[in-house]
Amino acid sequence: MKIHSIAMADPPLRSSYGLHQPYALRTVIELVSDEGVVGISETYGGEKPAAAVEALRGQVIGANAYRLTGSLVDLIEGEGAGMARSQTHLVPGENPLDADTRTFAAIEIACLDLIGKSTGQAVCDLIGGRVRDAVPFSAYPFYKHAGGGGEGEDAREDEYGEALSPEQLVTQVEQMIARYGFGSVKFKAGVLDPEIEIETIKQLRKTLGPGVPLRIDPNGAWSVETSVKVGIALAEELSGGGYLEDPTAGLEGMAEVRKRLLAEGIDTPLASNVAVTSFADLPRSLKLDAVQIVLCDHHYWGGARQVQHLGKICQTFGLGLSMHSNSHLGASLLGMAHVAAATPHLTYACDTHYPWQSALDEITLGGPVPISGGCVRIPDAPGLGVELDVDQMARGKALYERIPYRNRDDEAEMQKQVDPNWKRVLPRW
Ligand code: GKR
Ligand code: MG
Repeated sequence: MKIHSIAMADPPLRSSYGLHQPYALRTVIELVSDEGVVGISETYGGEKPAAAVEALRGQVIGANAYRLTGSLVDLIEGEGAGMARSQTHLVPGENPLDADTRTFAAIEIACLDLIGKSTGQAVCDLIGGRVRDAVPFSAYPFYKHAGGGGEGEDAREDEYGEALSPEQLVTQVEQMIARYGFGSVKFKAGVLDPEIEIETIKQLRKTLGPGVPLRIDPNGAWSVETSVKVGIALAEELSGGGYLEDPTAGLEGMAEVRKRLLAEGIDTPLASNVAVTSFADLPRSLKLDAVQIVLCDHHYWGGARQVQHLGKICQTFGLGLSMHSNSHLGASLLGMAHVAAATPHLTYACDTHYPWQSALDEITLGGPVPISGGCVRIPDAPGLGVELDVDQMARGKALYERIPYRNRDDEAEMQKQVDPNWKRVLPRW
């Protein structure tokens, strides 16, 4: 087992968490079989995720790749998997409550890639068989400052420019759609005054028309009052396949927003990757009708098969299912695509940050994974369908060693670059 901590440039994107640092961190795992076949996976980065995988070394070395996840099942079923979880404040990848499910997922995907490469089968076909060859993703616009990520001489080209107004945001989306063909848009809000964010969605709708579903996600930045106000103002714009994502923090608040919107005759579904982050959150969410669409992420829900279980639960209880994303490279994108391809009840296009990453940092051989017509196609090659580029891995590792960042801290970056007194406050509006 080889564990690599790598870094990649990340543009100054804003959210209610604060500001993205100039570099995002990832951990890449290689499992090498005794025949020399290599299985890979990519997960959250920095010191803690890498150390958590390292701690399993004794159980991994010499194990049978078909059985390894069975022997690690306590990570997703045991005490550490958490019985009463709910993440409301921490950025993804920094939540100690899902540390074990994250570690399990990273090992599971690497095993599946290893098994797939050994048997000549694609990962999606090993986990039940693909129900789709092409997985749809959404455009994921952010308000952002000027800059393309990286620092000093490593500062990257800013493909999209500053976007701190509705007009600039619309231009950013048009650029993304022209380049990748996305058929839906998930807009990261919780940054500017809600009135400006409402106006942004209205301009997006006007520009793109009702055929392009729109979603808005302020990561819990609004009070119940404000969430209801925004839900009413955007009732038309979020209809036709759109949703309101984590408008307010916590299941009780989400349930109250839902109740008040329904009382107004507005059936815009509420989606979540913040109020619901695990199976343990589902019973209460269902009881309260707090969340109608779960945004899963195989990286922290415990891997591919846990997402498939989740899909069946969502279908059974009448919930929708989509996928959450965080800054990532091509190996993660393919992991998401394989899981999504073999999850029948995937009812919305998945999120991805991928267009924000620079080709200079890509670690998969052959360069960035193509997104075309808004979709990632499952590659013809076995496993995840991709190998690591040795030189690019060396570059990513050297970058990691060179920079001071060892975890994601959007609040600290916001204080450094924008306002020394900035604090993450929920609700802000
Ligand atoms: O990258 O700033 C970001 C996002 O806010 C990300 O961390 C979120 O987890 O994309 C995510 C979301 O849908 O909440
Ligand atoms: Mg979200």
